[in-house]
Amino acid sequence: EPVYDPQALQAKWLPRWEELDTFAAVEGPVDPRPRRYMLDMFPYPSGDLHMGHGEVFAIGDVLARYWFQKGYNVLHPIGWDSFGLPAENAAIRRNAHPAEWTYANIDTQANSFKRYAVSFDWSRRLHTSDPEYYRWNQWLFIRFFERGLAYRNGGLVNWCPVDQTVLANEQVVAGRCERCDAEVVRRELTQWYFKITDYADRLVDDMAQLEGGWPERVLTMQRNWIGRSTGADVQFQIEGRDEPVTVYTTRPDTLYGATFFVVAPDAALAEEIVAPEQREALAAYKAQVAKLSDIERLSTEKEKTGVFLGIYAINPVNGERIPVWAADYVLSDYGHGAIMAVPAHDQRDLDFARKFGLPVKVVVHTGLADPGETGVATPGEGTLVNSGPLDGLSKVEAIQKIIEILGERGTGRATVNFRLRDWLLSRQRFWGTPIPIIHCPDCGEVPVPDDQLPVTLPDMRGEALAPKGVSPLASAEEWVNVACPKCSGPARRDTDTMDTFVDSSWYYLRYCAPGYTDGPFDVERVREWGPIDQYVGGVEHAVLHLLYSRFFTKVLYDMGMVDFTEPFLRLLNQGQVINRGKAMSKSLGNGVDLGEQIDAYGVDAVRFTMLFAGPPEDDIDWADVSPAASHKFLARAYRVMAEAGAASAPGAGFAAGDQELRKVTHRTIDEVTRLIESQRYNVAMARMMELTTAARRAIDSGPGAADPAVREAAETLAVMLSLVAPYTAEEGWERLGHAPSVATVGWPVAEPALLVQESVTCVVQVAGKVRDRLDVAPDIAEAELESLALASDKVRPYLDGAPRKVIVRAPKLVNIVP
Ligand code: ANZ
Ligand code: ZN
Repeated sequence: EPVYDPQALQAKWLPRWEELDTFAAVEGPVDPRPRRYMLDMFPYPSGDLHMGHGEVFAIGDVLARYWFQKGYNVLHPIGWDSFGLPAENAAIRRNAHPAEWTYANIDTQANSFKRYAVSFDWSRRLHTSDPEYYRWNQWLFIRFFERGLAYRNGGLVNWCPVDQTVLANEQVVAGRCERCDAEVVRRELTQWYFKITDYADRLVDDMAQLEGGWPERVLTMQRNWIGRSTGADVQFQIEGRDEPVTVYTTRPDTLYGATFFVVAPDAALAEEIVAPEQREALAAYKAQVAKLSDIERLSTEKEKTGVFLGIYAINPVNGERIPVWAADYVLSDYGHGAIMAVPAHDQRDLDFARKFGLPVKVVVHTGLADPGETGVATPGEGTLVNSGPLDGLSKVEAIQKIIEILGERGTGRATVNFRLRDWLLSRQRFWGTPIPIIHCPDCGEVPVPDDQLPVTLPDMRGEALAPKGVSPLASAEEWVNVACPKCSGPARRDTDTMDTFVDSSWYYLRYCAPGYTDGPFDVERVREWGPIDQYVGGVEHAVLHLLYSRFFTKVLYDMGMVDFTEPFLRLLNQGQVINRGKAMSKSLGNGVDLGEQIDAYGVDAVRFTMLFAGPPEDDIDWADVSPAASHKFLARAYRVMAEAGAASAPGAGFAAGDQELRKVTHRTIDEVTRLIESQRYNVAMARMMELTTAARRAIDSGPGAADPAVREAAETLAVMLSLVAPYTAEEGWERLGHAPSVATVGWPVAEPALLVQESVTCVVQVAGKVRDRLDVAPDIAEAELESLALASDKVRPYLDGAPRKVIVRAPKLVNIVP
């Protein structure tokens, strides 16, 4: 009996595959095959590959290998996102250079990827920390700068006290640093920004292209993050002040119900308008609010706080005097940092009004109880009341009408607002792309000329990299002091580095020609490959990386460098690999090591287990799956292929083979094809297991191993298994008498004649009881099935005239309600 030894298969095939170079994508018009660009989110080299990598790359590989088998010219590249903090922290600890740790880990991961048999085109490998890569970050930065899309500005920014660097809004999660979980504080600093807000509308509108291709929840997260809302700007006069103050509201229809006015305590406006006797109270309140994050401030749970500013605003439509307060639930950097408060129809305003005894005035009649009494605001639809010219109108009509009225008087207009803020991209750390700007006392911000790129990092290591609040680059005096490119006078380099999300915003374009030296990417080749047909990666990037990449693509489109506006047509978010119901962590001691699993069960069994555990979007609890059972199945499949190979030679016609087994094989082909294309790999694999069982039975108690149908089943199995268990499939293919590689022999096609199922049984129920069973064609029409059922001799006695209702689920069920 042939022995199945996965480690021996790995040792045998790995070097032979390297020679074959099966997965090289082909450039240029010589290759007539249709193209597919399949991409997995590139890894950060934090150590060896872990279980999460094992899952995502197994999923990406099935997808890529399927299109190879279908005869496509597939681009499936790999590289490393190799700038970033962990390398720097390791270098400080070890008194080394971050590159040492980084490139050692990259080598480890590359070897692990090869062993894991992922179908990469290795010739396209790139590392974002190579000067030949980050040179183009700098080039792109300068193009953005020239277009006014990169600018430096002062203001309150998020500061991580542990990592000692600023963070983008996207990197602050519930008030904490996305990376180290430290509580983020606000600091006043001058920093570089990308003007992503210029693209806010397009980032929302272009999502129409992604409907159906991206998970709905990711689209929702992006939409919420961008936070486009339509409403109106309304101007209020403040007593004792000439200039009016503008508020943003999504409900201008409720203007007659505004009973007070609120400004953000930390907005400059609060200081400007506060009455002298309330100045001290405001200062005390500001100090209290400074400790809170935006999330806490906006929480509806939190007890409302605030101070009266001792002044009044005038409602522009009815001249009413309303008190002005400062309260933390109004943010200084959204809208205009001030609101009109309508407690009857806004819950936070209502909570505040009830706490401080302010009036509640209903202006939209919704049919619900009075908010002033219940404490529950009524934000919904209704009819306008107590609102002068708006009375009797619906909400939508009233919004339109009030905008007209305000427009005529010059005190308001319709506007759109966004939650999205510009992307803060400078970082005060070493291991990143230096910002290619020179600060000259006379000329200001001067870009480094293109022919002087890249601005490479100075050689620094160990303690010199320790975080100190300013970039470590600032202490590299020789590097910092340069001549101004414009006036040749003494000037200084910018000492910050770029957010590493800049690196990952365009790497997928460079894969099309990684050695390219005339620009960040080869425009012609990107035209041929782009956009990406399928992207696979974690949902943790739902906002950050995916939003930034979409922004970059749109800018590059405007620059005429790409001919598409969305980079990733389809997106798959894999689930997490957890253990015993929890995320793996050192403190819980529930970590599982990918390398150890592979040593114990072999690559194929581990890949098989990852894919068989459930739909790819679901989490995998490693405690609930069995790589040992996967191993057992693969051994069975291997023996079927080996025995069929020993009993017959390739090339004989399958037509003479056993009809029953042939039908199973072709039904499997038909179903597995559809299941793979709809990304239901686990079900597809169950079908492969059934085919294995059918072939086994045919060998043992049917026509025997030499029957052509057994060979057909075994060859089909080898090709299908090549997607999930490449070593087993390759060895089986060789045993079947074929030359390698099974990876590109072509996906099998089902013969329609073998798919015909003669008949299926249809159950006919009357009032929930089974009264007859009919043999019908599997593709019978509903109407025909209904009349067959109603005509049945066994059914008619239970019907008294025409039935009240007939529910037909063709071809298997007819349910009659008499
Ligand atoms: C009056 C009103 C009445 C409001 C009503 C809502 C309901 P989105 O949809 O998120 O854009 N708002 C405006 N600026 C604010 C700020 N800086 N901080 C906190 N809240 C602010 O929300 C817009 C609504 O949030 C605006 O509409 C305003 O309250 C509030 F029945 O104005 B509304
Ligand atoms: Zn100068």
